Amino acid sequence: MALSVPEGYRPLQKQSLPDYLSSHPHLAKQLGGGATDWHTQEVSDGNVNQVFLVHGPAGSVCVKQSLPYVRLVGESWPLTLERIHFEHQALLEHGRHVPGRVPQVLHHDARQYVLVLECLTPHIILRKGMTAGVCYPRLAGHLADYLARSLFFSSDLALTAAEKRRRVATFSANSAMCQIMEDMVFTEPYQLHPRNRWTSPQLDGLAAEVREDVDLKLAASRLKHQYLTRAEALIHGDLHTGSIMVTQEDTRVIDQEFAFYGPMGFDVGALMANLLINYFCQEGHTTDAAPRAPYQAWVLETLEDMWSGFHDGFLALWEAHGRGDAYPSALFTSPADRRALTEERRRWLQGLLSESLAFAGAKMLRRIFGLAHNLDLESIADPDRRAGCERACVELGRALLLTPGRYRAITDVTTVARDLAEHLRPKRRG
Ligand code: SR1
Ligand code: MG
Repeated sequence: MALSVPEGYRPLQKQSLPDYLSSHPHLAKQLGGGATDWHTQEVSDGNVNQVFLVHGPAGSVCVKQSLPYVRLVGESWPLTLERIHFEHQALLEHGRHVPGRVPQVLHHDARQYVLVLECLTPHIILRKGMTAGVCYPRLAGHLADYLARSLFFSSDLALTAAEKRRRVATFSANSAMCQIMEDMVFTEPYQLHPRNRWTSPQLDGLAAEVREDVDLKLAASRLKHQYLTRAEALIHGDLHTGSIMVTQEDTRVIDQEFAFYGPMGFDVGALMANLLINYFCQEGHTTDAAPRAPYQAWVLETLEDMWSGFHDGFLALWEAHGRGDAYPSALFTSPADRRALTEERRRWLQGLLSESLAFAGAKMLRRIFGLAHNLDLESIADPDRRAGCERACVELGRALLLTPGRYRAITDVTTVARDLAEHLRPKRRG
């Protein structure tokens, strides 16, 4: 596919940004002073778009623009510009459902494919903080609340069928972004693909085993089918720890360009996977002088608290606001009906735990064998040590993907994670 851009589209550059912002008086006012007083930094950190921070005497803004290709790879991988519009729509919708957990939108320029957002400061990317071993005491509660509210209020449990279908239709056009996930999460890690990479030669054998494991390929394909067909709720679509910015007090979810109506477990599982990857990566960062064991305990506690907070929060929302077209309240009027409905809701959440764990497994494997890896593991300089951590991720990821129903509670998962990490330790010291 050749690069094609609409007439008038101009990729922004550090030098052209002040002019662009000056031409939008409400943005210029936010910065204060004049264009010569503004300081611009390019901070593109994700894989897909370009991002700048602009600081003025009165304030700062974050400017994000779609490029006609995948930034990480370059022009050889063309990509539609429209992703910024879906990010905008998702920010507005999730912003309504979970006020304060996403950045505020200051400006959307449909012709230049630009979003100007509140500059989050002094926030940092959660993955960077967690790779350095920093605890965020409010993280689990904030993520639980974000997941519960964003997923519940965009689902058929809260919306009428007509309204839900209207929204599904809007986001179903985000097809180019969905295809990236379809390929990179569910397909490429299970085949020989030129985009794949892994710690070699240490994991060559494991990569081959994954490609030859038909049960694993079936499980990944089953999940891909869910991703393709289950328009359950407006999901973020790429909810890893690089899509979250934090301080000790605050948590914000960013980078909604992969948003669409998809399976809830894809978002819940993405967070679970990224916490588990971070847990295992600590085995590669720990030193005698700065042991990471206490940090690992915090990571698993965060995973447990996030799931239980999400579970309880989602149930409470369903009980209080379950006025959508699914499970019509007119059918459940007697006390016995209502008890049965309460039981049904608990069973439903048990099913969601299994689905989320399966997606978590797929997400763990893709970060080891696919194109896009995680800083958590990539920053372990010694390849043998890194490969040891990655093997543990693969072992748990594979088990979650193949037999998610065996984990009846999130603590079943954290127990297995602890055992696997324990087995890594003597090897590392020896
Ligand atoms: C082209 S790289 C795309 C990957 O990076 C994003 O963060 C998503 O995870 C996506 O799969
Ligand atoms: Mg991103």
